[in-house]
Amino acid sequence: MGSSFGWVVVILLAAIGSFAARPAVATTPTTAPAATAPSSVLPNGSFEHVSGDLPDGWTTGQPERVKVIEENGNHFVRVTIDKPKQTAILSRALAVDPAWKRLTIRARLRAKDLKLGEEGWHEPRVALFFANADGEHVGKWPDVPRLRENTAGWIDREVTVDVPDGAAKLDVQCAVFSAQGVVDFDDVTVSVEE
Ligand SMILES: [Ca+2]
Repeated sequence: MGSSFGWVVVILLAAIGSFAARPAVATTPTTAPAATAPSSVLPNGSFEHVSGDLPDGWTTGQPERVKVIEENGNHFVRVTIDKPKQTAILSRALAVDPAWKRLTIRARLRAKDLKLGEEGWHEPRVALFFANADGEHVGKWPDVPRLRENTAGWIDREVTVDVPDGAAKLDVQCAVFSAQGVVDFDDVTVSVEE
C-alpha cells in the first residue's frame, strides 16, 4: 500500500514536471481533432443509401406512411400519419455481439402537426427491441430517443442503455406509435460503449 502510494506520487510529480516544462507557446496550430462521430454498428442509419422509397436494409409494414425524402442533398426518413392514433415503424435488425455491455443510441428528429396518443409510449421514438435467439423480448424497456412535441428544426437525442442478459438481436425502430403528425428521422447511430 505504502509503496504503491509512493509510485503514484512519483508519477504525479513526473506529470507535473512535464507539464511545467512545456513551453509557454505550446499552441502550435495542429489539425484539431474534429469531434468525429463515434463509429456506429448500425449500417445506413444516415439513410443515404436508398432503394425505391425506402432506405437500404430497413423494412416497414406501413410503406404508405414511410418514405425517404431528399432535402439539400441529404436523405432522411419521413413518417406521415394523417389520422389520429396510427402507427408506422421502420426497422432494422442488428446482431448483438455478446461482448457488448452498453450501447449509445443517437438520432436526429423533427416533427410537426404532432398529436400524441394517450399512453406514454404513444409518440415518435427510436424504439429499441432487444430479443433473444428465439426472437423473444428480453430485458426492461430501455430509455429511447423520443419526441413529445413539435420542433422548430432538427434536434439531437441520445440515450445510453444496458444490453440485457440473453440479448442476441436488437431491432432498431424509427417509429411513431399511436399518434398523428409528420415526423422525420435521420442519423441514427448505435455506438458500443467500452
Ligand atoms: Ca441523412
